[in-house]
Amino acid sequence: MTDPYAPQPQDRFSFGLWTVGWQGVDVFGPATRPPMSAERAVAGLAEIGAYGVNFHDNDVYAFEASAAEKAERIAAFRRALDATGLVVTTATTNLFGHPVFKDGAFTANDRDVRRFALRKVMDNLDLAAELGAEVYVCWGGREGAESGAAKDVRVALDRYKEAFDVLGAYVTDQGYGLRFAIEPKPNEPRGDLLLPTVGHALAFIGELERPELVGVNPEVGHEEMAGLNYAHGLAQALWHGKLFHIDLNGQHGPRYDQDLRFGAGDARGAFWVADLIDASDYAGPIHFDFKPPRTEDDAGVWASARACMRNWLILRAKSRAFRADPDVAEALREARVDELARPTLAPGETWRDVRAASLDIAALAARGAAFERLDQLALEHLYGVR
Ligand code: 3MF
Ligand code: MG
Ligand code: MG
Repeated sequence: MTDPYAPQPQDRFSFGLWTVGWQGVDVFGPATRPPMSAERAVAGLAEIGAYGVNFHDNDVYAFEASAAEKAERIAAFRRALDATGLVVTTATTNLFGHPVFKDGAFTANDRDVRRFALRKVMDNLDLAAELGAEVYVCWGGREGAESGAAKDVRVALDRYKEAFDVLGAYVTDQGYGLRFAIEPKPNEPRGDLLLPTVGHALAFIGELERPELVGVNPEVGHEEMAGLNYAHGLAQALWHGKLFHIDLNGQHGPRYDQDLRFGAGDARGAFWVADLIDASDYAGPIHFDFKPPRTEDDAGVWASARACMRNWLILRAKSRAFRADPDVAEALREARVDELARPTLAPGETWRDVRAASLDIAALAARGAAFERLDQLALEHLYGVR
C-alpha cells in the first residue's frame, strides 16, 4: 500500500538550509553536531522528499570567505541543486550572526553598519535572482533594543522604511521578479524586536514606497511567543493579500523560540493552520523553519525533518476529513458560520435602515451560538476517533 503521508512534489515542501544544518549551539553550550555543507543539506532534503530550499547567504559560504571561496561554495550548491532537481523557492540574508550586527542592521545606530547591511542584502539578491527565488525573506534579526534611551524607535522605523525603499528600488532597477516577505518576531535575540507581530509588519508595509513588493512571512513560534493565534495572523495576512511565505514550526506558548518540528507544540493550532492554508489561495511553498533539537544526531536530524512534512500531511488529511463530514456541515449551519458571509446591510440599505429596524434583543441574547459541538467535532477528528 502506498503511504498516504509520503511527500509529493506538488506539496511544495521546502526547508531552510539552516534547519537541518543547525549544529545545536545554544546560549548554554556549544555545537553537538558537526557542520553540514549546503550541498549535503540539499542532497539530504531531496532524499526525504522535499521540493525546495531557502538559504541565507552565509548558509552557503562563510562571512569571511574570499571571492574564490565564495564562488567555489556557490558552484557546489548549484551542482547539488542541479543533481537533485530541488528548487530555490526563497532566499534571505544573515544580518544577525556577525558581531558587526550586534545592534541590528537596517536600524543600527551606526550608519556605516546600515550601509554595509544594505550592500550585503543586494549581493545576495543578485544570487537569489540568479537561482530563481521568487521571494526574499527579511527577518529583522537584531533590529531592536534591550534598553529605552539607546534606540529611538520612531527614527529606527524611518531607517527600516528607508532600507525597504532602497531595496525595492534595487530589485525594480535590476528587473528582478523578487518580492520581499517581512518575518515578524517579538523578541530574541534582542529583548524587544521591531515589527514584533504580523499586525505591526502589515501596518509598516503600508508606509513603504513600493508596498506591492512587500508582504509577510509569519512563523508559528514567533506569533505564539507573543501569545497570539498563528492561524488568525495568517488569515489577516491573506485578507490583505500579503501572505507571501510561511515559516512552519512548533512552539509551546510564550517562552524562548523553540523551533520545534511542525506539529509538535500546539497541535490544535497546527490543525487550524493546515485547515486554513489548504482551503486558501496561498500558492507559496509549505516551508519549515525548525531546529532539530540539540539532543539529536544526524539520524535524528532527518527524522525530525521528515516528521515536519508528515505532520503537515496528517493534519491536512484530518482537516479534509473534518470538512467532508456531514455532521460538521450540519454543525457549521447550526453555528451560523455561513451567515457571517452575508453583509450586515442588504443591497441598497443605509445606516438609516439599520437604525429603524426593530430587533428582539432578549431573544438574540438568549440564542446559543452552538460553537462547542462544532469545535468538539474538530477535536474528535484531530484526536483520531472520527
Ligand atoms: C529566527 C528565524 C530565522 C528566519 C530566517 C529567514 C534563522 O527566529 O526564524 O531563522 O526565519 O533568518 O529570514
Ligand atoms: Mg524562528
Ligand atoms: Mg523563521
